[in-house]
Amino acid sequence: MKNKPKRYLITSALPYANGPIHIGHLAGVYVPADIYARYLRSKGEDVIFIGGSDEHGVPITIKARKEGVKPQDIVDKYHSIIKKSFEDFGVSFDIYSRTSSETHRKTASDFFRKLYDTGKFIEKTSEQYYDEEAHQFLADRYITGVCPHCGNENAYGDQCEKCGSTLSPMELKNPHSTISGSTPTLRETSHWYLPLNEYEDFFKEWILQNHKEWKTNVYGQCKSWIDLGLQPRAVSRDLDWGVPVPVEGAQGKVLYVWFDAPIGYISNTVELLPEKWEKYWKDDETKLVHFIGKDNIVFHCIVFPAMLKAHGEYILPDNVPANEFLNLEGDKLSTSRNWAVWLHEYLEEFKGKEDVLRYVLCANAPETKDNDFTWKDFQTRNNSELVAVLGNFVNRALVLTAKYFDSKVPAIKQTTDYDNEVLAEIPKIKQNIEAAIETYRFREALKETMNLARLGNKYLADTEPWKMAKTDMERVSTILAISLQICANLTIAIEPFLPFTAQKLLKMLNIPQYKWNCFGKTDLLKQGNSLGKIELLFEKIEDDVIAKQIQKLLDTKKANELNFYKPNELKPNIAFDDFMKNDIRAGTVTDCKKVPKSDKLLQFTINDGTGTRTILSGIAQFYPSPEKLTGTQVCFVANFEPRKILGIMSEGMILSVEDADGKLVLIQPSRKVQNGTSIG
Ligand code: B3M
Ligand code: ZN
Repeated sequence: MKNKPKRYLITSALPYANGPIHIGHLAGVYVPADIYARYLRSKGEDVIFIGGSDEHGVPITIKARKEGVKPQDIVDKYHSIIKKSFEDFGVSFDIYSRTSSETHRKTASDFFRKLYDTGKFIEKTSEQYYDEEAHQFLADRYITGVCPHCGNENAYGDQCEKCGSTLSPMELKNPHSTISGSTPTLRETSHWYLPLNEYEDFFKEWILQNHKEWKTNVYGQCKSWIDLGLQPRAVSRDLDWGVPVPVEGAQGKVLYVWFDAPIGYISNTVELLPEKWEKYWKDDETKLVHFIGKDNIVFHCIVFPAMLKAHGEYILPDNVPANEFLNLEGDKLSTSRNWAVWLHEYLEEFKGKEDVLRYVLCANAPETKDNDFTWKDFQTRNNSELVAVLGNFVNRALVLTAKYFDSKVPAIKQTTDYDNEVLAEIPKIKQNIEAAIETYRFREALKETMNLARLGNKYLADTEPWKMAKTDMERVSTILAISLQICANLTIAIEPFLPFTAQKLLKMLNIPQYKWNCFGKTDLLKQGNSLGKIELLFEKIEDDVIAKQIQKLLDTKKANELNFYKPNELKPNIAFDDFMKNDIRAGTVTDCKKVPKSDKLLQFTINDGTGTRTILSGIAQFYPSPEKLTGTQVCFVANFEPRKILGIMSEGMILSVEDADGKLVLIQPSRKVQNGTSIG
């Protein structure tokens, strides 16, 4: 934007209401968007921050079918769970609504209708799979069949999860409907398409020429899409869950979820400001910024802008600062494998530490590349940054003031050159934070914010006021007054990042929340004012707390390994020699007990014919009295590479099999054999 915007419209991706949200969502989208919104509000800008649940789309209908409930039940449940998580973590939406609302249905229908009436769509007929028994067309996800690339029998119509290929339903061999199990037939159906190809020149100019400042990951993705050539995109689907296509004769058709979801940003603004919403969406002096994850780039940089452009009355986004992905302990976050730290579960363990998570996720945000969340890093950042730097500085300033000045703000008497140097740093830090936030570099902004606390810490360490308490109270007064003013500046600086901590600190300093333009002042606390009760801003997180979280993940991993091979999926043939590489043996259990602090693991001691060995096995929930296994025989892979789990070296793998209820049953010789006998 060339001129200073008059107002800001901030949106953050509408999460699908088919599951709770995890740290990846927070790190990638909502923490940065919230920091940006809070910062702008503090600057006194006119800003609205729009959120909401995306409640349409096939995954929601699939989940509903699986659970035997209606799609509306699924979205009702997860909408409230998600909304609560955002509230808990201080994500300061001005509205958090949903795309199943009546306002949304109307807004999305009107939008579609305008494009339809002005001839912006093309209508095309194509053949699609139809389930004759269920009497419905099948969305890609409702069709399974054999993957043409790897032979996986359970590939979906849009993707094979085994080899990762993107597929179209027509490519599947032996297709089946997941609804009735029958073989689908091909039927003609017609849909409306947005001819993105007609917008190519517009995108070349708007993005490739005029938005070179966009983040490299975002610009790069857009460029490769545009370079490949844009294709018409269907904006309707044959489905019974979604916004009905508002055209006569379109029974059984709904708007494609990626057509209606971004309109959700508009409808939620309508709901928030029924009289004034158009100012935010249709006036060139509004700056529109979409916060999203990298998998949504094409929809926010190409598809939605093409819709807005086709409509003609709307502004386009000024920026789309998409983030990369956050991994967890080195592995991709995954809902189906439960590889995640869910926000509601985090709160079970770390209530009151919402800001700690916000801090760690921002300090480690996947801004330029995928990044890793580890519990160790979480602990280190808490203990050596939040506790040791920010918490420690504030605590020392307040405790010393309590001790020497009865918790009354002392006066800045005479300042030294060093004092002046320190004070001069404050506006510089302010500028650095501003420059970083305004270019969407939130990690950098947080680092600068912490530099203010570092400055205070160093100032106290250098000046050592406690050493002058008997000799030079004037000096002590100045040093502590300056330190307290730094604390007061910190309340402004940290508020966008750590809103709960800012509130705590304001209470301790007994001052109101000052706006951003007060940042840099050294009279935020009035001399003689009483300070509030001193509390710790942060507390140390001990090793055992972290070990428990790591254990939880190890248990998940173990469970995933055990569940990895699904029935019906035959693995490719192997040669005899390959089979013979397995050294499977029988042995007698001489001891068996639960591994402390683990719900899933049993520790076996096995007589393997030559001695004893320890093997851990993830079957504890199925053998509640493990001691009873002592004396029985089990089968184990003797040359399975030893590995340490929870500090215990496991030397092998015990064989078990899953029964129909998913319970694991040990494989045991039907009569006693000699310990160490090979199986094969
Ligand atoms: N619900 C996809 C996602 O949650 C989608 C975003 C919509 S934003 C308009 O990743
Ligand atoms: Zn495949």
